Amino acid sequence: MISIERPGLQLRHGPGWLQQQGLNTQQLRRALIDSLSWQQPLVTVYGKQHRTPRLTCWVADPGCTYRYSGLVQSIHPWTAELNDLRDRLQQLLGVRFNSLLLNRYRNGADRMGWHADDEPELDDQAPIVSLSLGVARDLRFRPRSGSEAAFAVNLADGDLLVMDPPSQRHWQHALPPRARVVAERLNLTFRVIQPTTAMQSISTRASLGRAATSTQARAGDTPAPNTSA
Ligand SMILES: O=C(O)CCC(=O)C(=O)O
Repeated sequence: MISIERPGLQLRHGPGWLQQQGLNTQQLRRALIDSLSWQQPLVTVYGKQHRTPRLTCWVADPGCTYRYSGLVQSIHPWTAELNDLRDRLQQLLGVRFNSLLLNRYRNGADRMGWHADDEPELDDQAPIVSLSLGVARDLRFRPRSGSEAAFAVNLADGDLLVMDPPSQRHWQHALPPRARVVAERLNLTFRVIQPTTAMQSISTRASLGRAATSTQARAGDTPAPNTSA
């Protein structure tokens, strides 16, 4: 794995990790698209309601409930494919993951705004582990403060990206739109959530109507994208 380090940031990038595991990424992507129930939740960002600019699916162990804008997001059960991926990652990293957010970017207009995965319900001692399937997209990183330069990691089909602590505390990441990209990409982020705090923190944020910062709505998830190539 390639180590990418900056002050406060620690990433491990494994290009083609899924292929190295002997998996057929095209078949896997197809199976996930067909077998999961994909949602496009209504979210409030800077006081305005709109649909997230991507599709999502929340997969978790029982009890890891996820509430957004007053609606409890349905928990999709672990499928055979997802359980297999979880097992492989647990073996590699020695971490027990209890939840997974899948993001489905239908084309280059779908995107994710700047954010850190630092919600109180997440175990901040555990890494956030991402797998990518489909067309390559840039995941950009920028420091929350200080003068370190922003940079991007190009995530291609089959890539693994481990974001180790304390990266989420000091850096943000985003998946910007790309006008020329017409193909689809799936991203899976495996997480460790603390079940007792999950409902409370998300529902409080939603009821206050503050700029969303949860795992499903990001500042920058605005309805009209400025797509750039
Ligand atoms: O699509 C990606 O690579 C990033 C996903 C992400 O930032 C997230 O799920 O929090």
